[in-house]
Amino acid sequence: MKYKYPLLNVDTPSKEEVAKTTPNPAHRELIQRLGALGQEIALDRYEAQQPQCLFGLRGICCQRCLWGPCRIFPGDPKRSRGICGADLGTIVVGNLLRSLAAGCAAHAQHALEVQQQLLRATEPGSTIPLRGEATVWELARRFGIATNGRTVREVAREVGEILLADLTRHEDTPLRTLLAFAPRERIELWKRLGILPRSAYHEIVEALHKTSLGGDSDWRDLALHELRTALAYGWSTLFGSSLATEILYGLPQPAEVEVGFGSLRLENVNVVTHGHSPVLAEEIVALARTEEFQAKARAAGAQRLEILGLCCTGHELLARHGVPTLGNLLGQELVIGTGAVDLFIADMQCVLPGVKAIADCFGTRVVTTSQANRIPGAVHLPWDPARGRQLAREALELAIEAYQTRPRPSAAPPASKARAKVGYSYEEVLRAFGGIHGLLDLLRTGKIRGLATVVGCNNPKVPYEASHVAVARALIEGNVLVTTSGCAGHALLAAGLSSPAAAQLAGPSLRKVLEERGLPPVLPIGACVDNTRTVRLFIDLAEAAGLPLHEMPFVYSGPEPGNEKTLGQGLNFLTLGVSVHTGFPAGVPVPIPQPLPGATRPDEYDRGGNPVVDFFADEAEALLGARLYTEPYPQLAAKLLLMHIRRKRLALASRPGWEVPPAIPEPLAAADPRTGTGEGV
Ligand code: BF8
Repeated sequence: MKYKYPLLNVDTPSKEEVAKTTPNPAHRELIQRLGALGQEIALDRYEAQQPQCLFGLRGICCQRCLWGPCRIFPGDPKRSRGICGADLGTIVVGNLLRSLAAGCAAHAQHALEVQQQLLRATEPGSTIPLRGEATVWELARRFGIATNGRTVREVAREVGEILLADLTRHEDTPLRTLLAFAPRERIELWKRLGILPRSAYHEIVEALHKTSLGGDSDWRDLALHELRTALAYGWSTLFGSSLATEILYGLPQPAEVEVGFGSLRLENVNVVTHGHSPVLAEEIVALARTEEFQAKARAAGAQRLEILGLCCTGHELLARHGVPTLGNLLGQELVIGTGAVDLFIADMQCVLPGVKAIADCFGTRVVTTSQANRIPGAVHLPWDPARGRQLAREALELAIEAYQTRPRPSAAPPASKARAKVGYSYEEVLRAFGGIHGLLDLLRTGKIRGLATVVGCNNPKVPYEASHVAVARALIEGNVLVTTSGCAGHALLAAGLSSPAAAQLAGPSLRKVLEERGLPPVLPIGACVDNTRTVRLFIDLAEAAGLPLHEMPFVYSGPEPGNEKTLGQGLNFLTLGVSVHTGFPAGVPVPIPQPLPGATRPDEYDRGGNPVVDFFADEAEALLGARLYTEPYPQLAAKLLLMHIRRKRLALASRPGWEVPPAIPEPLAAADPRTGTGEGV
C-alpha cells in the first residue's frame, strides 16, 4: 500500500495497486486500458491529491464560520481549541453532524420525489398504476388506517400523506413510521435518551442550526442530535423512499439474472441509467421495451435498444425488471470508458462530476434529470411528472441519434458476466427460509451463525471492491448469512456471491441450508434505501426470539464508506443496537496505542483515544447496546465481525434453544490482511 498515514493507523492504495487487486476482471482491464489512453479517472485524481490533509482526515479542521478554517492540535494546550473556543469534541462531532445532515437531505429529496409521485398517483382520475397493493394494505394495518369500503387508491393516499408528514413535519410528535415498525424496547430507550425525532426536514435544520457559530458547544448534546438525526434518516427518509417505491412499482420478485460488462454490447444502442430515484427510469425501461423503440434502434443500424444500470437506480431496475447492472460509484467512469455507452442518464446523487469529461472523449451523451442537479454541457431534461413518458421519449431518441454518430471504440467492452439471484424483498427473504420462525430456528441452532449486512459505497482510500468482497467472503465462510445493497451490492454481484452456485463458498452448515433452498449466500436486498428490508428482518427476528435486538448475532459492515449518506446508514443500525464496522476512520482522530511507561510486554499499552472515539465505542455500547468498529483492512475486519457474532452467541447460550456453534474456523490465513486478496478471492 503506497500512501502511509501513521496518524490514522492506515495506509491507502495507489492506482497501480487497485488495478492489480480489484476483484472484477473488467475493472482491472478498463483501468489499464484507460491508463494506456492517458484518460484521467478518479483514481488518478486521488493520487494527485496525495498526501491528503491530516487535519481534514481526522475531522479536526473547522470551516463552519468565516473566522476559520481553524485547525486544532490535540494535546497542545495553546492550540487545542478553535478561535471561537470550540474544543475537539465540538469540532469533530459538529463536522460529523453536518455530514450526516447532508446525507439525510439527499435521501430526503429522493423520498420527496417518490412520495409526490405516489400522491399524484392517488389523485382522483389518475391513471398512474399502483403496482404494490399488498404494501398499501400492510401499511394501512400498521398505521391504523380504516379500510372498510375504501378503494386501494384512497387508502394509498392516506399512507402517502403519513409518509410525507414523517418527512417534513415540525410539530413535536413522533414519526408514525417509527412507531409502526420499531421495537417497543427501542422506542422506550429512544424516549429515555430524548432522541425521538420529529422528521428529517426538522432534524436537518436543527443540525445546521446547532452547529452554526455560537450554537451548541456541548459535544455530547451534538452527539445525541447525531443519533436523533440518524433516527430521522432511517425512519423517514429510508422507509419513506422504500415504501413509497414499493407502492408505486411493486415488490421486487426473485429472478436469476446476468450482470456485468458482458451485457454492454457494441452492436446495441446502450442507455445507462444512474442515480437513485426510479421515477423517470421506470418510464424509460417501459418505453425502451416497446416495439416502437426497438424498431427505431434497428432502423438506426443497431441490433436492439438496451437499458443498463448503475448504482441505486441500477438496483431498482435490476430487482423489478432484470435490467443488467454494470457497477457502482467508482466504476461509473470505467463504464463510459468502454466507449460503448450512447446515453448516460443521471438522476440524483453519486454522479461524479468527472463523467462529462470522459463522456466527451468517447462520444457519450450525458443527460441530467433531477431538478436539483446539473452537469455543465449535459442535456437537462428535468423530471416533470406530467411529462414522464415524453421525457423518456426525448431521452431515448437522443440515445438512438448518438448511436449513429458516436465513434466506434477499437476494442469491445470486457466480456465478464456473473449470474445472480436478485429481488429479495423483506417478504421474499422470509418466504425463502420458511417464514420468520424458519429463519430463527436456523439461527438458534447455529446452522446460520449470524446475519450481517455488507453495504455502502466505494472509496479510493481502500482497495476498490476488494474490501467488500473479502469481508463478505470471510463472513459466509464463517457461516454468516449476508444481505447487501448499494455499491457493495454491485461488487458482490459481480463477484458471483449472489449466485446460488456461490453456496459452495459458504461454511459447511450455511452451505447445507443454502443448497437445500437454492439460495445464494449474499442476498441482494436492493438499493441503499432498501436497507429498511434488513432492518425489518433484524427487528422481526429479535421479536420472534423474544429478545432485545442488541442481544442478537447481527452486525453491519460498510467496508468502503464514501458518500455522506453512508454515515446515516451505520448510525441508524447503531441506534437499533446493531454494532457497526466502518472501513475507514472518516473524520475522527483515531486512537494510536502507545506502550505504557516502563512496559516490558507488547500487551502493556495505553489504547489512547479521545472522548469522541470513546463515545461511539464504549458509551454507545452502554447507551444503545452497540458499538462502532473502525478497521480498514478487510481480513482483520472480517475477523473482528466474526468475533463480534461469536461473543453475541456465547452470551445467548444461556437462553433456551440457543446453541453455541463451534469456534470460528480459520478461513482467512491465505489472504493479505490489508487488501483481502489471496487464494480464491
Ligand atoms: O445510495 S452506496 S455511493 S450509490 S450512497 Fe451512493 Fe454510496 Fe453507492 Fe446508492 Ni448508497
